[in-house]
Amino acid sequence: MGRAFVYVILGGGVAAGYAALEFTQRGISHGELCIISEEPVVPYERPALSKGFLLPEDPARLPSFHTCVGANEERLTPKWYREHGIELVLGTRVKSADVRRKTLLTATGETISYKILIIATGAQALKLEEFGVSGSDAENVCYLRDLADATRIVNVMQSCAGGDAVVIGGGYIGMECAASLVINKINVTMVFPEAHCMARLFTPKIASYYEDYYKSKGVKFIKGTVLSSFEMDSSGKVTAVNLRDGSQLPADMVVVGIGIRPNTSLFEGQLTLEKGGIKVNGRLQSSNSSVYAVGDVAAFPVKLFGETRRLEHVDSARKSARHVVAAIMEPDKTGEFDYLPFFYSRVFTFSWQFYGDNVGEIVHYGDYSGGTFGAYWVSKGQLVGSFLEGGTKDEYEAIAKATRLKPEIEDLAELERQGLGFALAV
Ligand code: FAD
Ligand code: NAD
Ligand code: ISD
Repeated sequence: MGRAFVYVILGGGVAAGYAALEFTQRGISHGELCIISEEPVVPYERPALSKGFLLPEDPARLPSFHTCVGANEERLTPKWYREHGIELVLGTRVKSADVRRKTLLTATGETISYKILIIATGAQALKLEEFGVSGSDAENVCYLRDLADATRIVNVMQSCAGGDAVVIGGGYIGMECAASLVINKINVTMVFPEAHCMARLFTPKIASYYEDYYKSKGVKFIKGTVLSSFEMDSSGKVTAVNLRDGSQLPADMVVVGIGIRPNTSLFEGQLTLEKGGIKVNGRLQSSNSSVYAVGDVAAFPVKLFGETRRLEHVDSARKSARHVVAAIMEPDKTGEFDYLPFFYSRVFTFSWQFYGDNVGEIVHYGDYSGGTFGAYWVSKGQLVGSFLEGGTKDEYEAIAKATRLKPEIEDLAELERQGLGFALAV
């Protein structure tokens, strides 16, 4: 026995929250929509966990950052879901799915059936064990994916004030957590295998600007190596990190951010997968016509690039969620998802935005000595990507618009000379 719904959203993260808002704005009846989430709280803005949540003064706490405040939309509290007749099955993991029978089986033994399923299971942090290092369970080794992880980081930070942290990984989690640790007066050493931070996106010149600032705040960078093992005390706490280059770093705490794996396992062998995610079409519909996928777990066609991508960013989760609801509820009026990739970060007093694709030739512009600066990427004679640090709202809108239009670029030197002015004039 179990319950049956017209729509079920599997996963209660960012995408689920934005989809719920869109469902109510387009008009659903009470009892039609159910959200099942392993997390015990209603959807919230995950980006806050590595930023406002980790601040020592006046930190962000729920309910202040429930979705959809990140897009300046209504804030969806538990009361909001009750008032809209949305069934919440929280703190409950779905342990198997049968897309032929249209059923989900929860870890509590309930079978929940659907007419239409939206998969919004996001991703999980990769563990050190997957790279042959054990010790992830130590009480002072931290990952960061959900509220429980963030709460744990806050507690561990408080227990080692003035101490040493080793941050493993030079990506988004590494950079944002390192900044937060510094703000919490903890000494930080970052360790990562690449030649510079944010290697998936930044150019060496952009990376060097931020690294110099981090260094001025006391952060040490150890590049081109990875950790090989932990030293533990008798209580199982990490006391030092051993690196593959033979060196050892003392550690009161460790933060690990070495990438993610999309949560697809329930659907392997049932749905077509691509790029590590669930392959969907421009309507965000999977290889089974009753099943859709959005957010980090979805590999969807990015029309602008003419290829399928899986993006791991909040804007994509928000917009794919809204689009899927439109595609489900008003199929005749809804075109294909036409998304311009958008990534951003905020650390210390910095704030950058990136739009498009970081392929092709790179043109840096602006003031890299402390002012507004950025870069363009030009591929096959067209502008395909734009980065800007320290822009105004209008300037960010200008680089987004210019990137979407993919203007032809004949002269890279002229583009460099015009800098931000080029985007503002498009
Ligand atoms: P998620 O938000 O991860 O939600 C997935 C949900 O599914 C979770 O609630 C999970 O518990 C649930 N779930 C999974 N499997 C099951 C199951 N079997 N049964 C039940 N429930 C399940 N992006 C940016 O663009 N800018 C940022 O500044 C930024 N900051 C970030 C900071 C942090 C700390 C993290 C972790 C990510 C950040 N991101 C940022 C990325 C962004 O948060 C994600 O792209 C976004 O959350 C993806 O939304 P989603 O709904 O697809 O997945
Ligand atoms: P990431 O992909 O941004 O970075 C992973 C990093 O791991 C790489 O840069 C590399 O330095 C490092 N690495 C890989 N293998 C390693 C190894 N064996 N040892 C040491 N380092 C190794 O992933 P992340 O930083 O873990 O972030 C997790 C997810 O959260 C991503 O999806 C990211 O998009 C998202 N996130 C986004 C933001 C944002 O958009 N502002 C902020 C936080 C988190
Ligand atoms: O996009 C975001 C982001 O970076 C956050 O910190 O959403 C959250 C909210 O703005 C938190 O209030």
